[in-house]
Parts: sequence; structure tokens; C-alpha cells
Amino acid sequence: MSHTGFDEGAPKTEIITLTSHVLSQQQRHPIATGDLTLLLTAIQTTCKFISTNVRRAGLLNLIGAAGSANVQGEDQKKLDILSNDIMVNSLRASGKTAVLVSEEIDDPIIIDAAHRGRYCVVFDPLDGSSNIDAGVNIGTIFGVYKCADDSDGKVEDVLRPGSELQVAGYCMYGSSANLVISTGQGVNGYTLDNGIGEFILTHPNIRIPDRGKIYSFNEGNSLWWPDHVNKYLESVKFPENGKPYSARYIGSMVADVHRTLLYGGIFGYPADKKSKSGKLRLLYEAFPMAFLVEQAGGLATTGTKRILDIQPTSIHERTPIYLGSKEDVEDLMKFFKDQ
Ligand code: AHM
Ligand code: MG
Repeated sequence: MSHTGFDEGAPKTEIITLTSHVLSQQQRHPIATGDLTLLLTAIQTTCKFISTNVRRAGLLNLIGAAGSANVQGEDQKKLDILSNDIMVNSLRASGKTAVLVSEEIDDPIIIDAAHRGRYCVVFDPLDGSSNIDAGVNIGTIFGVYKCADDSDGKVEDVLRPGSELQVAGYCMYGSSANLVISTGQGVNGYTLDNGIGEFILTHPNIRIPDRGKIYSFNEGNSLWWPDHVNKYLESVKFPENGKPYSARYIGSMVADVHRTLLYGGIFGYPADKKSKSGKLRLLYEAFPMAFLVEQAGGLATTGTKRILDIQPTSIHERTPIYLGSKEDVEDLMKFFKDQ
């Protein structure tokens, strides 16, 4: 220790890339085939490519509508379509996938025998795309299932509860590209070093605080919300003890959940009189985020049921969702019980 009080030793030189980290984790499993490592390599390459395109979107005339709509009837942006095509092509080329489900494609993609592998990937290639034109953080969300032993790849392989996911993650395209992944042994965050083109482990073992100070809801919809949701929000804005919570809402799930994971608090998208099942999609938005939040020590619920226990019946179905710090989500669930 020097007279300044700081340790002036040599800077840390240990650099762990996503690939080397996943490889070293896999080595601990004697029966691992390396297939998952190859699949994650395909996913991270896709994220690098999408990141580059997001950053150049304004220069390459990629901003704006493509003139089509997806299965939800939402306008597709040029970047939505490009990101989807990059992801589908890269996952097929990896030779490790059997079924793909994308927010942007109505039907599941069943991979041809020549390229078929054992994994099934559900994804939203570019979430929060209504924010693209304003330069707000957006991201790719994904979940990975393993095919049933007797299956060559069919839709039933992805119509399974989120608790059966093998991997979940997202990449946020913000001031840097941040890839946050869980393979079921905690959550790690990696930041893209553009200079060397590698995701570097910058946030090992992310743990969400048991209680936060931030609520993240689109309160513009509160007119349509059930009373118990409005009452819960009253309780954090006008607390009997302590300080009121702060409001933060970007309207881009990856950015809102990323902040919730790091700082704690609660993120919610309720079902209401207007959107009876909520807005967010179960398979490729709610499941991966719920998996990550639980792996980080938090909770994710519909208000009355654990998100990861839901049995999906169709690939584009929606769900209400509340996730975040354990104690904050438990507080909210009490309002659902008391209604
Ligand atoms: P998208 O998949 O069409 O981009 O919509 C999903 C986004 C989420 O990122 C975000 O949480 C939510 O929609 C915001 O919705 P709203 O603008 O109604 O608050
Ligand atoms: Mg989306």
C-alpha cells in the first residue's frame, strides 16, 4: 500500500473471454461434447454482428420501417429483419440446432437434416426496436432448450416450461455491447472489446440485491391496470416508512432488466383491461429474463405463479410479468393475494 492509500501494484492482466470461460466451465462436465460451446460461439458472433449494424444503422440507411408487419401485427424495422436473418443463418450454419423460434417469424423453423443438431433456440433478435430511431439501448434475447431424446426437432421441443432451459441470455447494445448469460450455474456478464473483437468477462457471478430502490413500469397504462397493481405502486411511491422508490422506465426490456439485475428493484409489465395477457412474449422474452433473474437470486412471477413453471401452448403467446429483487417481488405478490 502506498502513501495515497491505494494499492499501486501492476494492473490486472488476466483477461477471460466468453469462449475460454465457457470452455473451462464445460471441462468440468465429463460428458460435455462441446456442442453447447459451439452454439454459444454462433450466438456471440451474431451479437457482434448485430452490434456493428446497430451502431452503423444511421449511416447505412437501416433506420426506419421496412414496410412489413410481424405476426403480432407490429411494424418491422429494417434492423429487425436484418438481425433476424443474421441470427437464423448463423444458428443454422452452426450445425447445432434443430428448431428455431423467432419473434419475427410466424412459424417455427425446423432445421434440415444436413444442418441439424440437438439444440432449440428461441429468440427476439432485436427487442425494443421501437426505440431504434432514438438511439436508445436495445438488445437480443435468447433461450436454449435441448431436443427430447426421441425427437428430430419439432415444435413440442420448445413448448416447454422455462425451468427446462439449458441456457438463457441477452446482449444489450448500449454504450458498449453487454452479453449476459446463464447456463444454470449463476449469471455472468461480458463486455465486447471492440479493439480485439472479443467479449471479456467483466461482471462475474451477478447477484441481484435482495431489495432495490427503483420501480420500472409504464405508468402511462395505469388507467387500465387492476387495482392491486396500482395499490402496490402507491405503496412504493408513498411509503409508510423510508424513502419513496425512484421511477426508471426505458421501454426496452433488455435495458430495463439489465439495470434491475445490477441495481435491484422491480420491473413489471402487467396484464390489463386493454392487453388481457400482457404485452411481453412468454417464450423468447419472459422465460430467458426470468431464468436469468432467478439464477441471480431474484424472482419472476405473473403475480400469482412462477414464470418458469408456465407450460406454453403456442410459440408467440404473451404473459404478464414482474421480476426483480426477491423482497420487492414478494411485496407485490402480497397485493395479488389480498385482492
Ligand atoms: P418489441 O418486441 O416489439 O420490441 O416490444 C417489446 C418491448 C419491450 O422491450 C419493452 O419492455 C416493452 O415492449 C415496452 O412496451 P411499452 O412501450 O408498451 O411500454
Ligand atoms: Mg421484442
